Amino acid sequence: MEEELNSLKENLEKELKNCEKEADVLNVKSKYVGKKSRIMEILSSLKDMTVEDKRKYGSLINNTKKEMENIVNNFLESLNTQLKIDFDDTLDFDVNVGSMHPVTIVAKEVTDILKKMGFTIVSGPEMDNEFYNFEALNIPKDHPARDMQDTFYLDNSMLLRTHTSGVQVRAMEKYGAPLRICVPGRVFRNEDLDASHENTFFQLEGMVIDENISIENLIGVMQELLREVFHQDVLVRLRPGFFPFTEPSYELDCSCLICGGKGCPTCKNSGWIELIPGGMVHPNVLRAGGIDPEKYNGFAFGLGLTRLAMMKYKINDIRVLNSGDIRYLENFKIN
Ligand code: FA5
Repeated sequence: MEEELNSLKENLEKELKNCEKEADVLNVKSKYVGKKSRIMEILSSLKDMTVEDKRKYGSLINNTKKEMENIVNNFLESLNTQLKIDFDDTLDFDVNVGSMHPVTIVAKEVTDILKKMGFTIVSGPEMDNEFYNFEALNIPKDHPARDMQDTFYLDNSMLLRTHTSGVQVRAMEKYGAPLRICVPGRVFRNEDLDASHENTFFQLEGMVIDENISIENLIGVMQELLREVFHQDVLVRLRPGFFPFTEPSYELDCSCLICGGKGCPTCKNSGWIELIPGGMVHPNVLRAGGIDPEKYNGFAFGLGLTRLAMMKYKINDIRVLNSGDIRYLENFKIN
């Protein structure tokens, strides 16, 4: 037993040394201390041991599990610090010769804010299947909600993801509960283009699963996020919304910062921009991710990152962001 526990620890340390990104560490974490890991198997075998063995091995097994968790968490922390230093160094060096795309700047800002709140950044595939993009999200075939997002279907029976929500069930399957993730990423829709609609744009999914989560937690996260991004109070409104994967659902709109809410082509003269829909995760979605809805609940939101960049930098037409016009993009510097 001691030998096996020691070798589990050693192997964990060895595999961590090869991790360069947070996502790699999370994979190793799930392999070594996740629900289906060997240490959890050993831990659950304790109950079938004789009293004598329980006494002999109980604390050893528990301590090893804690040590392994600490090893992973410490590694994750040092990796994040390291990444931050690298990023800052690059900035110092590059700041006069180049600039970042406004969506990249805003994505970094939002993920930094969410990281401070304990969210982990994860990613998912841009080419996905119908199961994760629709069915696992409580949108069966022929459900009218499929028409809400015009989908690019591919020849290989896959599709280009229409939203980052496809990562919800993937993450639940992989990491289980509790869970606190955010997923910035590119999404695709067969849309008619106008000042606020692109066919290729960025969203950021957020999801928290735990015991006793309420809509107030979601609103708290939204308030904090918007305050930090805009460095000022921005007028927002909440409306009831509909998404098959959340119940209840809402839409959060932001007063159009291009026209100050008076009405302009960007907001289609409404004075408002749809920015962050969300709601409480539907029990069917938790079940699809292997999570017991009797024990856990949670919230999810789908922030329109490209639209957030437009509001923050007062960009009145979304199409310039994919234009690749460096003369325009050079105007954006990190502050
Ligand atoms: C969704 O995509 C849901 N997956 C969001 C969600 C996640 C709801 C989790 C509940 C829980 P929607 O289609 O409204 O919802 O898109 C979300 C945001 O993406 C919009 O509010 C908007 O800010 C942005 N968006 C949508 N379509 C476009 C487009 N064509 N161009 C630019 N931004 C867009």
